[in-house]
Amino acid sequence: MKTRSWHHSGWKSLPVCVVSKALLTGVWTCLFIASCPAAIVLSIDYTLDENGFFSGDQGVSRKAALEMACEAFEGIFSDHLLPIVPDEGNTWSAMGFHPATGDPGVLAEHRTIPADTIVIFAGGRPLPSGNVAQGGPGGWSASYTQVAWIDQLMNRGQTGITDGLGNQLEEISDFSLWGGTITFDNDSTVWHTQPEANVPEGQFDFYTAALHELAHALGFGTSDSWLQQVVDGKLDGRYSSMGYGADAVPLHAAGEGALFSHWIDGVGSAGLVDLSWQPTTMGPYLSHGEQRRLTYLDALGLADVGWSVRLPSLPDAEGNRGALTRLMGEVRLREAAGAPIEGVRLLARHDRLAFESSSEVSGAYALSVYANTEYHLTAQKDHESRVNRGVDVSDIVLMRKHILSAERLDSLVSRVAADVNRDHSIDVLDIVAMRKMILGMRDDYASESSPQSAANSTNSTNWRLLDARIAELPDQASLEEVQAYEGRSFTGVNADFLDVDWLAVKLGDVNGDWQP
Ligand SMILES: [Ca+2]
Ligand SMILES: [Ca+2]
Ligand SMILES: [Ca+2]
Ligand SMILES: [Zn+2]
Repeated sequence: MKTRSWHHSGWKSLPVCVVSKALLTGVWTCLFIASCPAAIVLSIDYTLDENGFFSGDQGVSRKAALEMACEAFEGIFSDHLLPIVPDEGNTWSAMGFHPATGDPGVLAEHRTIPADTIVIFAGGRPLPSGNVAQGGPGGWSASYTQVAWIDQLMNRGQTGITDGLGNQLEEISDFSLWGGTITFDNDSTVWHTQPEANVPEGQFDFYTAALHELAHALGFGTSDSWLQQVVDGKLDGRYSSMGYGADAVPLHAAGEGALFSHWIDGVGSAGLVDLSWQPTTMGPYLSHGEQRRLTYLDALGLADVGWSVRLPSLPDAEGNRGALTRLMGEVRLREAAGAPIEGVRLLARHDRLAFESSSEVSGAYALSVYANTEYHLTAQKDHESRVNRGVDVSDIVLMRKHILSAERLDSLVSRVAADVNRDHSIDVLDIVAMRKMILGMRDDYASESSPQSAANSTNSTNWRLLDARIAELPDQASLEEVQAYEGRSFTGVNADFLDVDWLAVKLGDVNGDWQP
């Protein structure tokens, strides 16, 4: 048995301290939370809150504001983290600073951390004057018999962190963690815990502090991947540079030790919620009476740490420095002259960064992205109620005739609709899946898809969204050829692209009698 320890590695104690005003309306009501399953869950653990900061009446509103801050990250992160599962031969301890005492040490032993889950120990204690809160990722120590196990503890499936043998790489390009700690000042700070209301003079906004410290716990300014990109007091990160509109973003030099863990004071960006130009959450200071919300630049910094982030289409905010370009088009049912389809989400992805928009009632959409880079655009339509509408026995009859070669389906779109499990073949398996759907035994075709086609597909399982240029294919084209139309790539985008149109095919509706 080998034993390794990496005590509170990466744990930095960082203050939120002083700046201007940002107002706030609204919470994360955007398309993200409503329509996609959250990929990452921030699970707050209050068991070490020994000073009762989260107890009593005040504790209830503090917890609510903290959970809301968690949702701001859950709504934009799309990484997948493998679980941490100790067993007899492989055990570990979560290390870090105790939120109630500040002492470094073991926070939890032999804890199982579920997939996609990050555990944050939260508490309060008297912090030195000038500090209202602190946060950072935890470290760990472990005993193991299987090298693959320790490797997974270290990277949780993220690449660019370890060498597969449980050794950290010299150049680290991603970030992984079991979790971390956040602590709030519990003696001299008057906290304002109503995120939707203005902060009275003399009080500090708890939600802002929570966002800020959670970001540190998630590696902002604290991870090796971040620190390796700090050059001459700037973050030389490809994503934040895009948003800042320069080669690198200036950072705040924090006194002794000069930790470059914040954007330099005064840097602004468009807000992710209200889209107006505002100070970033990850600046060095927080003033009395001030509220801040996550901005594009904050999220791009997290992308530089290693998080895959999905952000709303960029606003043309005043002061925006990164050049923008737009992808625009329409989504129509089955053919260019088909009914407009609303609520289709368009996603333009550039490695870890994705921008999202959705089609309106007219079927039109517009998606603003940073210019001069490459994007892969895909479309997807979410689950709906009554998914079997438009899918009935008459569709199955057509498929039977096709399978028996009695009467072949003549149009490519009908054959796309008939291949409900997307294995490029129209056969009895598709009919079985449709029957279950018609009978209400299923509400999607997901379990009927081969794992490979499910993994490769970004579309939902009841719809297939295809680049409208597929209409140029002959009707006899093979179903294999269709796959190339599930996305569209753009290189060096620097002018607006119009007419980037999509066709929505409702799977199972072979005869196309469904109408929105
Ligand atoms: Ca990652
Ligand atoms: Ca099939
Ligand atoms: Ca039908
Ligand atoms: Zn900070």
